[in-house]
Amino acid sequence: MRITILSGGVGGARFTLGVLAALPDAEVTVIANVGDDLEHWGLHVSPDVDTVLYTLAGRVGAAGWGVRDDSRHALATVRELGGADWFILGDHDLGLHVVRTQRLAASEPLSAIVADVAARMGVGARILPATDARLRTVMMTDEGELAFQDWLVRRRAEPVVRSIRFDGAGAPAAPGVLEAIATADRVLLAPSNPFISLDPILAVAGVREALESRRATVVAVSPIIAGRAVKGPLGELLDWLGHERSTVGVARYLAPLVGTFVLDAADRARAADVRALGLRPVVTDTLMADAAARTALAHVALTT
Ligand code: FO1
Repeated sequence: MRITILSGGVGGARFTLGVLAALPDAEVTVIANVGDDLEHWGLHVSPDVDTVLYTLAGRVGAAGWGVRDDSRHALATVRELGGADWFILGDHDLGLHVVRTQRLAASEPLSAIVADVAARMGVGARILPATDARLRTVMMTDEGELAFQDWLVRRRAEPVVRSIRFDGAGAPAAPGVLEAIATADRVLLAPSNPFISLDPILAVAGVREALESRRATVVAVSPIIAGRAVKGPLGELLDWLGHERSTVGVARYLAPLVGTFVLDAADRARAADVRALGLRPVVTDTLMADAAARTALAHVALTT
């Protein structure tokens, strides 16, 4: 069985763990967002790719990103010397950014570097950055344009967002991305933020069309429960961008790409509204509180 998952960071990574537990023999490909990437301390950082990598390698930090129990000696020195200390890079994490930056400078594609790092970390699933080209999420706010991590981390997602654009939209898909969507038995959209995690993947050339052409077999899992985002600024973004702040708002947004929409039991009363959008609603518990919960959720998304 071949499963392809489109994923942002924490939610997508945890959902992928559930898929791997629910279907241990499946060939799983994760297509990861690179719109969050940034150059920091002169290094190329790929937060969502790394979150998937560390999570599947069993090394992820308690916050859901970074490396578990990482030290912050480099950060302390940067701070002491008056450098930029708003984005936390732990010492072990830093090692990955050093290797990636050096290999990118030697013209190796990001996808090849990620494949090698994943193999060295013992990750069985295939992790594909959506593109090897530069693609960056830019938030158009009341205070002007902000690079994604500037908005999310440095400004704590406070500036009101009026629109979002993707610098480098139309970039070619990384090798294997379009094939992974076309040939999977099932394509899953992880419970990731549609505007800042899934849209940058959809901005890659051919991805949206590849999903549309197999819409009936694409399953999305709601990232919002009873109007509250499980993680991150999804509720605010739905409001600011003029969408209903609910699972139905997300379902309506994803409807052109998705045949089945998995929503939380707390939103059971909205299943009819999801069906009215032309989607098949499936109601289950979507909160991935522990390993059992994420495996059960993945099982539903895989078998529904
Ligand atoms: N999130 C934060 O809220 N603060 C940070 O300082 C921070 C650093 C960081 C470093 C490496 C990494 O892979 C992720 C990091 N994140 C941090 C998470 C990241 O900003 C976002 O959660 C994702 O980009 C959204 O999926």
